[in-house]
Amino acid sequence: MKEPSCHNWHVHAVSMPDFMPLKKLGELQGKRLRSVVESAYANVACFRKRMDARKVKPQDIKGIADISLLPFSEKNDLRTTYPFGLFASPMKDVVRLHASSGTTGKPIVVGYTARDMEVWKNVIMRTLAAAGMHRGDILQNAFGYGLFTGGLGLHYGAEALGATVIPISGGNTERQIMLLCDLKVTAICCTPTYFIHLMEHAEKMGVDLKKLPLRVGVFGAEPWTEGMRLFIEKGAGIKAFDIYGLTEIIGPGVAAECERHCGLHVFEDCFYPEIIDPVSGKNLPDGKEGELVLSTLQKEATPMLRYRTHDMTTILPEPCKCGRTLRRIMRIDHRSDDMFIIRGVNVYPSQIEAALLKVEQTFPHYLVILTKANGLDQVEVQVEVTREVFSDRISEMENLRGKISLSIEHVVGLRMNVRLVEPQTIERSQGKAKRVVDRRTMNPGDKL
Ligand code: DLL
Repeated sequence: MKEPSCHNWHVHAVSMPDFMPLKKLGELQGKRLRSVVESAYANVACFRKRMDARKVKPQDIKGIADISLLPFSEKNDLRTTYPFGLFASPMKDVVRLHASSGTTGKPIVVGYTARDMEVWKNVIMRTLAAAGMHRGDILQNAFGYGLFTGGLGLHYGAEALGATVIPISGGNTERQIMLLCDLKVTAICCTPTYFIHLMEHAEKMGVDLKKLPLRVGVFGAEPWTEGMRLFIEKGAGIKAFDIYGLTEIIGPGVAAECERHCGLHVFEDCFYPEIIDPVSGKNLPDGKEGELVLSTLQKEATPMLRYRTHDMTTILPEPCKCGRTLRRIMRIDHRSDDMFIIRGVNVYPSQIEAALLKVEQTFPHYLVILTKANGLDQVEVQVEVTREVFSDRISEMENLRGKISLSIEHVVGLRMNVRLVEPQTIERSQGKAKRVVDRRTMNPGDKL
């Protein structure tokens, strides 16, 4: 395995908050929580109403332990107050907006003040420093640039660390490989499945990634496994790190692995993690698996209090051998709701339903089948059509297929293969309809 060429003082300075004594960290969390609750209560009607309903006032929050007095928030709050209802800062102070898919056609929108951008930059610097990156690294940023938080989120933090950023964004695999070789890239970030696709493509092009200066891979935005890490590390001769985050909280930069690779340190001075039972909503102790709930301790524009992520994990209470005092969460491998992630894009079955409703001659009976080919996620949407359509001419079927595909692309932002099936062919369920069949194998040894 290739080792980092050098460490420098800048990296140590950047990572200092990761090693804060626990007492100091607790005090800081308490102070920051008080201030974020005051702002949310004063400026966001939704938070104020919900706190009032619980008879909780900002003054009741004296320290971080009082966090469980606060009500939860969830994705639906962002949807029902779309687009700016949860903003706590006036628009003149908001310097950036990002968005991610909601449960139906409309996205959810979050904002950042100039100070939020500084916090984001800071947690990304710490994320990359934990992965062994430093000034002088050349980072190929293959996360998507745009409304998605991956590209621009990583971009500014990497520059602030002193790395040289190549803002290539996602896609165009051949060009990615050409630049990896020509620009002497030492680090790359993208979704893990995209990197595996890149590895396969490199092999086809006769490029041996192991022979390149590429040393570090920073991967996230979707679930992946230890098996995939081994496959990547062995196949590309790099060290692979898991990073976690979500748009509602900040984007990437919520939690990241260190060189020990045993869970992801949560940047707890900025985002406070809790684990709850997803059914009862009761807090669970460290060490027990449940739904991750996050509160932003510093976010000005869109603060989030006790946001239910639906990501299932466990907080690991034992100190990490790296010396960081930040608690770790275990890698996230499933969710408590029906959202699925395709090539890093979040998709809800309800979005597909909304897209189908816009097209006549279809039934709202559909099935999404997820598979993998050449390392990339493939999606087929099977849609039941009326009997008349099914007996119509092929060209008309094709026409309808095109319309559905376009409608889905419009709502979800992703092109999916559509297959029209006869009425009554999709199995009806007794209880909750099964809309998604996930046949993507998570084990790269099996079949990619
Ligand atoms: O995926 C932010 C991000 C960008 C994270 C780049 C890491 C790297 P969203 O599009 O809002 O934001 O999706 C958030 O993706 O709730 C998880 O379900 C999933 N997710 C993100 N990172 C991981 C990970 C970005 N490392 C949703 N492992 C989250 C498993 C992840 N799931």
